[in-house]
Amino acid sequence: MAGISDPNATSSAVATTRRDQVFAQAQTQVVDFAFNAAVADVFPDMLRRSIPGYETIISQLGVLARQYVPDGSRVYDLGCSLGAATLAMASQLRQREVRYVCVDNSAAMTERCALRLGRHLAADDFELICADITALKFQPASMAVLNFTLQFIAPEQRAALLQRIYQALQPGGALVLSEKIRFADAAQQQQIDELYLEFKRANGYSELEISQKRTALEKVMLPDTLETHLTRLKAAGFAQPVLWFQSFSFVSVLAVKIL
Ligand code: GEK
Repeated sequence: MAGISDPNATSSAVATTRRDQVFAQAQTQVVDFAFNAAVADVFPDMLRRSIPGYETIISQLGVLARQYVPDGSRVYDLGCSLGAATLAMASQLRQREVRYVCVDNSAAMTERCALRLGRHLAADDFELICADITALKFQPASMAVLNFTLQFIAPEQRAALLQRIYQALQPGGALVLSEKIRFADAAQQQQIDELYLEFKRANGYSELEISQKRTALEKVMLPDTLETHLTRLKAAGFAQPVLWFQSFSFVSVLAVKIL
């Protein structure tokens, strides 16, 4: 039995910890963004205030898992950070025996994730791997989640990763791919950028924080257009990827391996 011991695990999946002030002080030279201890310590707050709809996506992952994850199967949480996606899925799959494989290449994240998952899941129900997902040897799985992770993978490695996920999925299995997208049309891009700026301001970020974080992410997070994602998913074998969520430039796509 999937051993989630805490009925409130979905809310703890997105629970806020310390307030994100990583970019609050002026930096003489803004260095590239890294998933280090300073970021990991404030990560739930950072994601909640930076990704419109993050909490909705996380909780709906549980609903998607109910549909695609049968008893006795394996689920991958790729770029798991602190395990929010896994906890949301586990909270909805309490009656099913599921093996969660959570992978992240940041030691700061996996150390904290281990403690968090250990508080909510039985030790036998999950495996936490600190590794690069592009080098992972996949085993058969019913569901894989790339929740805002692919955008940090080198663009030339993205297609091969999706192909390996497709091959690992059992027929009827699903990949959920959430990403920040860019728009091919400059006017649309500008309109969405302005709205996103208001979202960040509304969530308490200062102009300095917004601009320093933007600079830090410039070379690290490389968004594709939605069309590029859909084309790449189809090329990997997913016949009908479907957009199930969008808020400003943040989207989530469901891609099922058709039986
Ligand atoms: C959530 N999914 O809360 N291999 C493994 N992990 C990687 C790699 C890689 N090559 N590159 C980046 N990561 C989470 C949020 S955050 C999204 C995911 C964001 C990891 C990185 O260490 C980080 O923990 C995660 O991918 C991206 O639903 O920060 O916008």
